[in-house]
Amino acid sequence: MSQATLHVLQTCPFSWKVRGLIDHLGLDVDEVQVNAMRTKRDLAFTNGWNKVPVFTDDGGEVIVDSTPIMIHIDKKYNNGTLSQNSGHERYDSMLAHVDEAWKRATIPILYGSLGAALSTTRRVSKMEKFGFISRRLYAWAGFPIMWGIIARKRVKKDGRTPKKLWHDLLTDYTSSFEGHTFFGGEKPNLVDFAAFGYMRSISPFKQFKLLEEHEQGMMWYKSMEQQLK
Ligand SMILES: N[C@@H](CCC(=O)N[C@@H](CS)C(=O)NCC(=O)O)C(=O)O
Repeated sequence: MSQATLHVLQTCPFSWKVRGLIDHLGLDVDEVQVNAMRTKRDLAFTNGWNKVPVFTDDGGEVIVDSTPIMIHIDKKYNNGTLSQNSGHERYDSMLAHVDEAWKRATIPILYGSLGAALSTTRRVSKMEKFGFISRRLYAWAGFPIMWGIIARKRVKKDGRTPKKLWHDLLTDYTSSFEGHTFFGGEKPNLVDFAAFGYMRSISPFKQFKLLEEHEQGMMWYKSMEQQLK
């Protein structure tokens, strides 16, 4: 047995997905913060995957890709309880939807306007591990790339404001609960932890207040926070 580790970037939504699950299960996992400009070097042991999160379990097995990591953790340390509905249409289609639509919504809310992009880039440059020069470079050069090239295009293509996009996602999600507290019922399941991870990754940024205006969404979010140890 060796120490389990999770390689992360502080602001990466996929890392937050796995983090939430680890917190919920109270697992003893060391977090390793990767240098944002040196992912290839820091993740050389992943044989070319080179993305965070990467989970190395206490048997030394290396798992990549956030949803497969969550499934692995749930199976190995939790008897597969959170993914027991896998294979059912309602569960499978919502998990696929969350991993596609919620993932795509993170960049527009963080970088979708000039002001948002500026403040997000500054904050990211403070939160992530960078070298001395690259931290300053990122703070200034990161925002025109994220805002000017990626986010603006996405917001335009979607047609909704980033806030409306998130509110629609939260309305669709919470109205699928069939009267329960979570998508998983009276207890959250793996889909809830995936969705929670995407939303929680916005929480260090000031745009999170736009999401806080969604009442049902916040009720669910707060209930999820109570699931963490
Ligand atoms: N499908 C992957 C996506 C992971 C991903 O794109 N991670 C980003 C950070 S948020 C990354 O490591 N990018 C570094 C790179 O692509 O070089 C997952 O769910 O884990």
